[in-house]
Amino acid sequence: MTSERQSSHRRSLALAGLAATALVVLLATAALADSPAPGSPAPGSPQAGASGPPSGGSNAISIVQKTFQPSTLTVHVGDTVTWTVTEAISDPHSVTSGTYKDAASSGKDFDSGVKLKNNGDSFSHTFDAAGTFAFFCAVHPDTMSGTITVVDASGSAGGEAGGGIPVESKLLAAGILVVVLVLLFGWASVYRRMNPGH
Ligand SMILES: [Cu+2]
Repeated sequence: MTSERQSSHRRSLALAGLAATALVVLLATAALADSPAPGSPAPGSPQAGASGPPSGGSNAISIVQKTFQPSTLTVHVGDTVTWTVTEAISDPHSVTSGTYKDAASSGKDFDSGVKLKNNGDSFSHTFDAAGTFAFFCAVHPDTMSGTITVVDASGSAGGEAGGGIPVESKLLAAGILVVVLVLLFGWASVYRRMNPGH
């Protein structure tokens, strides 16, 4: 009986130690999440303006007669895409998000309206979230449709849940989970000690 009680006591001490360790890890994780990573580049780092056009410059789609060129484009979260008429025809065009005749998606994210007619007429949309965004021309949906793929900094298009959650938040969540589990096991141990029959 005595050795059993001592062993139980030792186990409780071990659990308390585990809980304390987990708490320290949690606090360290929280501190890490609050402070910016020392290695992260400062905004406006030299290479941004050193060579080539700004990153937004390539996010252009031309409306050439009854086509979008290119019809597919991959950009980053926060980028602006500009559609511009470069070879006008007698019909006007639109840049409308979603799928033609699909009321649930059509024009939900963006819609220029049917007013892109003359060379130089343009429409811009800034993509604030990762994902895949279809678009079409409401006047010529048969030949004019396309897709913008918007990726976050890690290159993910956010297809699966949690794709946009920063690593720090994931670490914090893991830390909280560890503490909760350790506390649960600790309480289970205490309960067993108070109810030796079970
Ligand atoms: Cu069109």
